[in-house]
Amino acid sequence: MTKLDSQTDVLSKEEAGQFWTQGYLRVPDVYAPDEVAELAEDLDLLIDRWARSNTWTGPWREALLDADLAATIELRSLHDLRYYSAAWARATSNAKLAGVLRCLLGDAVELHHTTMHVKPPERGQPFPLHQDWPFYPHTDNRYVDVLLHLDDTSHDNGEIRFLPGSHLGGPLQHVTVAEGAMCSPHLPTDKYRLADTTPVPARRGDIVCFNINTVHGSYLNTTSEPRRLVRMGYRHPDNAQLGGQAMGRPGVMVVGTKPRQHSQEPYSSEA
Ligand SMILES: O=C(O)CCC(=O)C(=O)O
Repeated sequence: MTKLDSQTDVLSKEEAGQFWTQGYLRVPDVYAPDEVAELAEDLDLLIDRWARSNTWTGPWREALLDADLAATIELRSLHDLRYYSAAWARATSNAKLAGVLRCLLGDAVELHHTTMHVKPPERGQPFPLHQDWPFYPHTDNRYVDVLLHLDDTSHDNGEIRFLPGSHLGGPLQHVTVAEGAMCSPHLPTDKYRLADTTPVPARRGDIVCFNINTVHGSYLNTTSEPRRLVRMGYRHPDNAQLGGQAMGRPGVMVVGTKPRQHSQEPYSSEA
């Protein structure tokens, strides 16, 4: 039967295998230039109108940066873009993206969340190495994070970087408390170093997919332009969430139909 929700054969078996072996995969040109132009325009508007200025906390700042930068780095973020922009609502179920997700996760895939990460010019926050599991822990590894690129990336503006194969051992212990206060989950900087990672530069309109357990991070944006990307998280509907971001919110199907587990109730009509 033809699947209208997704393109077929978007990835070869080798590419899908590569994703599950190394823990990440860049897929070029998933979004057409006119689609990316509309998304970038709406993103700029959302940055001005809704985005928060905040940065990750923790001892990694002083470990990775000099004192001036550690005190002044910047990050703009916003969650759930599809609640704010029709173009972004469409982008989360783009047919080519859905085809990629079908190749990686199978015949049933749901959207879990979207998060914008904009590194402002010159002092756009680096990300210490981490897995995404501590931010939204799930029962198993059937979870793919997708980074949709609105700008070309390189070392200078902080392209995404990965530790190949690091997802295979499952969730790792992260630093979550420093000097008695909670901090942004990250891996110990003396054991997990950005210098040991593989850079994955990408072009505007590309996606970079990675597993919820793949160790990743990025350097500072030192250029005069912002580096804009949006993370969209997708999972198999049977991969139950254990806590964290968007916990308790229903997922939105982007491939296939939701399976029903024994005695599972349909969604309530109440809030
Ligand atoms: O935006 C970046 O450079 C890093 C993104 C990231 O770590 C994430 O989305 O989990």
